[in-house]
Order: sequence, then C-alpha cells, then structure tokens
Amino acid sequence: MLAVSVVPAVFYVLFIYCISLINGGMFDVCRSLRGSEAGPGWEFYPCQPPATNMKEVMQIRVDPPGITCGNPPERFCTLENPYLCSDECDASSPDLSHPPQLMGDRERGGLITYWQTVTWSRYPEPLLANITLSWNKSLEVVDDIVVTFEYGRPTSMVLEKSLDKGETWQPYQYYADDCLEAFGMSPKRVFDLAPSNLTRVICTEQYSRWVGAKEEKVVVFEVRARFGVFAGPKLISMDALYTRMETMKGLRDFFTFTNLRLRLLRPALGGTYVQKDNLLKYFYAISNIDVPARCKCNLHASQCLLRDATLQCDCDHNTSGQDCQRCSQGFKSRSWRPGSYLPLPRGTANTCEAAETAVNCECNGHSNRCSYIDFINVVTCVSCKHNTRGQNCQYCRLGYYRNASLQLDDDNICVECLCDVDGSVSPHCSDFGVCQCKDGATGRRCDSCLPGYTWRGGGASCTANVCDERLLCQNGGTCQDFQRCVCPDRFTGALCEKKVCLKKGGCPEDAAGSVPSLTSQLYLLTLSLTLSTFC
Ligand SMILES: *[C@@H]1O[C@H](CO)[C@@H](O)[C@H](O)[C@H]1NC(C)=O
Ligand SMILES: *[C@@H]1O[C@H](CO)[C@@H](O)[C@H](O)[C@H]1NC(C)=O
Ligand SMILES: *[C@@H]1O[C@H](CO)[C@@H](O)[C@H](O)[C@H]1NC(C)=O
Ligand SMILES: *[C@@H]1O[C@H](CO)[C@@H](O)[C@H](O)[C@H]1NC(C)=O
Ligand SMILES: *[C@@H]1O[C@H](CO)[C@@H](O)[C@H](O)[C@H]1NC(C)=O
Ligand SMILES: [Ca+2]
Repeated sequence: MLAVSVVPAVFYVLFIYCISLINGGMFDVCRSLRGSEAGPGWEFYPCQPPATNMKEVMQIRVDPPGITCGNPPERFCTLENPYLCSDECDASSPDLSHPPQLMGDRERGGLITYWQTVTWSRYPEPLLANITLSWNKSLEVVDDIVVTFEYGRPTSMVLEKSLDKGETWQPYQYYADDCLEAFGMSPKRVFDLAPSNLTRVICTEQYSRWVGAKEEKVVVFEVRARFGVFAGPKLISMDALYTRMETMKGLRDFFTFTNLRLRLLRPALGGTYVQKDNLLKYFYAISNIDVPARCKCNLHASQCLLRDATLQCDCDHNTSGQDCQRCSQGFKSRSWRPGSYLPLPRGTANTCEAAETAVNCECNGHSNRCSYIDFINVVTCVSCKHNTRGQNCQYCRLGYYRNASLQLDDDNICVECLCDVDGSVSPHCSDFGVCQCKDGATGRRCDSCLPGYTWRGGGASCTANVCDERLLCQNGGTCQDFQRCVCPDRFTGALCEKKVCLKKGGCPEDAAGSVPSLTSQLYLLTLSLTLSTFC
C-alpha cells in the first residue's frame, strides 16, 4: 500500500534497504550514514519512490452521464451467444450493478467485477464513452498499462494523457482494427520504433481485432517494450535507459502524466458488421485497469504518501512541494535542480543547500546565481548583470553610479559616469555621478576648463594660460594661442614687459621692468612709468 505514516528514521532506512534488494537497489535511498575521521555524516543520493499499482488511488469519472448501465434496468446479450439474452444490469441491485469503481477494485476469490455501459440501442448514433483517471499528481509509468475488457475489446479507441491535471490533453496511443479507416494512420507496432522515434504516438491494430471475447481481453499501452529499445528485451541494461532519460529530450515527459483518459469510440462487433436487429450485444465492459507507476519526485524522495486524499512526495534533500520541485525555505543558496541518474551508477543528488550566513542568494534581480565561498563563509552573487557588482549585486561597477530615483532591482539602476579620459583622474565618479577632475578641469564629467585654463586634449587636458584677456601681453605684444606673447622688437619677457637693453651694464632706469612676476594692476603702473621714461 501507498500510505506510509511516520516511521522512525532507522527503521525507514532498513525498510527501504530490503525493498532495494528486491528491486536491484538502484536509486532507492536518498541518503546513507557514512563514517569518516571527522565523525559520521550523511551522504546523499538521487532517489525515487517504489513503483506501485496506481489503480489503488485513482479517481474515476465516466462520461457522458447516464452511460453506465442499469438505470433503468436493462437486458443485454453477448457476442458469443447473441440469442441468449438472460443477463441483466440493474443499478439498484448490488449483484447486478456495474458501477465505475469496479474498474479499479481488488477482485477476490476469482470473482470478476466490471463497469458496464448501456447497450448500443441508439444505433446508428455512435456509442461513445470517456473514462478519465485522475491522480492529481505527476506520475511516471514504469510498466505496461493494461486495460481488461470483458465481452470483447473496442474496435476503436484512443488513450490520452494530461501532464497538467487535466488542463490540456494529448493522445498517447490510438487503437483500431483498421487504423487507416478509423484515424487515417498507418498501423504500427512498438517493435517498429527505433531509439530516435520512441516517443512517437502510434496507431496499433494489435489489440482491436476480433479473436473471441474470452481469448484476448486486454488492451495494452506498451511501456516495457519501449524501455526495451534502450535497456534490452529483458530490461537488463537499466543503466542505458537511465542515461537516455537524462539525455534524450522529451523521453521522461513521455512516460509522465497526471491523468489518463480512455475515449471509447466503437465497441466490439464480433468480427461482423453491426447487426441492427440485435443491438443488445454491443456495449463496453471493463473489469480492470492496471497503472504501474511511481510518483514523480524529481529524484528527491524515496516515499510517496497519501495525505488528505492527495499523493505527495515525502521530500528529502531539503526540497519541498508536491513533486519536490523547489528548495525548502531557507535552503536557497543555489537554485533548485532535479536529481540526476548521472553519472552512473550513483547519480547526483543535487541537494538544496542552506545559506550558511543570514544572506540567501539575494541578488536584487541582477543575477540568479550565487556561490558559496567556503573559507570566508559567505554566499555571494556571481555574474551580476546590468553593470552591478557586490555580494548582493547592490553596488554599481567601476565607472557607473546609482540612479537614486530608481529601485535597487531596476535594470537601469547603474548609470555610466562617462568621465572624460583626459580631464578625469579616474573613471570612477561620486554617488551623484560627479567625476574627479585633474587641475584646471571642471564639469560633472571633467570635460571643460576653469577660467584661465585652455583645453589641450591628448592627456594634457587643461593647461594654465600664459596670456589671455586677463593676462594681457604688454608693449604691443600679441597673445598667441594663450600660450605665449609675441613681442615687438626691443621687448621681451613672458608678457613683453621687459625692454631689451642694448648698452652693456644694463638699463638702470628700467629696474622696475625687471621685476620677475607682476600682477596686471602692478603692471599697468609699471607701464606708465616705463612709457614716461622712454619719451
Ligand atoms: C470525451 O472527451 C473529449 C475531449 O474532451 C470530448 O471532445 C468528447 O465530447 C468527450 N466524449 C464524451 C462522450 O463525453
Ligand atoms: C490536488 O493537489 C494539490 C496540491 O497538492 C492540492 O492543493 C489540491 O487540493 C488537490 N486537489 C484535489 C481535488 O485533491
Ligand atoms: C522509426 O524509425 C525507424 C528507423 O529510423 C523506422 O524504420 C520506423 O519506421 C520509424 N517508426 C515510425 C513509427 O515512424
Ligand atoms: C538539510 O538541511 C539540514 C539543516 O541545515 C542539514 O543538516 C542537512 O544536511 C541538509 N540536507 C541536505 C540533503 O542538504
Ligand atoms: C534616473 O531614473 C529616472 C526615472 O527613470 C530618469 O528619469 C532619470 O533620467 C534617470 N537619471 C539618470 C541620471 O539616468
Ligand atoms: Ca474489477
């Protein structure tokens, strides 16, 4: 049975171990205690719950309403002996009723119990019935799905599946005595399938032809034969199958479902055409549906429990959710991954890890990857995007500053500084985007000059002016490119302020003119003196 209540951990491990011997011991335990010099510790493995017959826990629904026989009570005949119509279906009588749950019951003492529909009395209107089987849980089929029909198998039907609890459906396999006529498909067998097209949906005629109601009662969805394509006919090489499950796109999903639906489209006809004079021999009757499967737990659980009438993986590896499809709260230092069968034989558990510090993998939306730096015991974001950096991608990269009017998780949070390469000391700017300027440079980006300086570019940025509108060239000199005064004859000095002395021994009366550096006001005074002396 499926429901396993709380069992002491040690017993639980032993219990699993016993089953693992029977099953071959692959992926049956999630962890084992291992001794080491540092003391005992856990070793983790990918694990999956044991397979079971899911008919024990399936919800059955049949459509349309009123398709089940017995209300009102009805007589029916059999294909084998169409003129002996002594059988009766009566919903009000426990012995003569055939309700849907008899498709999933445990039959005891050799007594066959079955669901049965009304007869085809409304021919030529087709006799249609849908049987929907629901588990409200992702399951992985591990062996053939076998549907047992009493009184003959349908001449036409479809097996469908849903992966999303009945939201959407897709065909799983078509069945007809003439696939071309019923579905426009050429008939195939699973043995026609190669590894490359194993997940193809086929139509098969193998389970629909009339061979007598007692001889062949089953309609099969072949899982074993499909596994055999990889694992060999006796499923000896399960390693090969598990490897394919990991590497072949869509293969695991092909064997996964949450619901199954049988669409019965045309009942058994006994190998002849429909005989309108005896429609009481045409109907559907199903005594059993075997669904050997296991709960899909993403290789993070070795048990599946029935809680509040819902199947639920008993998650290990610090995962949680119905399918162990996420990391438990507080164990999100790296993103969730399913366990893996690879590398064989042990596989990889891909456990969820606790963040050792208080910091989870929180990257403000600029990264979804963290790494744990062992020796400083810190979880840090890696590959921060949007020009961010830091343990939580909470800072801007060098050369960027934070736009204070945006939230930290905004994609445009970091704005480029655009510091001028010539005018700035570094590409780094302040929190307000102000670059640090070299002498003489100014502006947010350091791309202009202070008064008294001129832009030279080429790494020199701003250089102080030698002459300009404030530092005037004297004595009729002209300022060239703010760099030098071109002086008339007989004058020299940076601002042409000095008279050239022709006499030996200097020009004593010009002593004032030899004062090395002057402010412009001083200079004007000197100029008037010089001029008066000269005249
Ligand atoms: C069976 O299900 C299909 C798909 O939802 C639907 O189209 C069809 O009408 C159903 N048939 C009956 C008899 O309810
Ligand atoms: C189906 O499973 C989900 C998830 O465990 C649960 O919340 C929900 O109640 C279940 N629905 C039914 C109808 O059992
Ligand atoms: C699958 O592939 C094999 C080999 O490529 C081919 O012979 C076979 O017909 C294919 N089957 C289907 C159903 O397409
Ligand atoms: C789960 O978390 C607990 C507490 O941090 C830890 O002791 C245990 O080893 C973890 N298990 C796995 C599989 O990581
Ligand atoms: C900062 O963000 C606001 C809002 O988007 C925007 O208007 C502003 O231009 C941004 N500032 C800078 C410097 O990019
Ligand atoms: Ca039964």
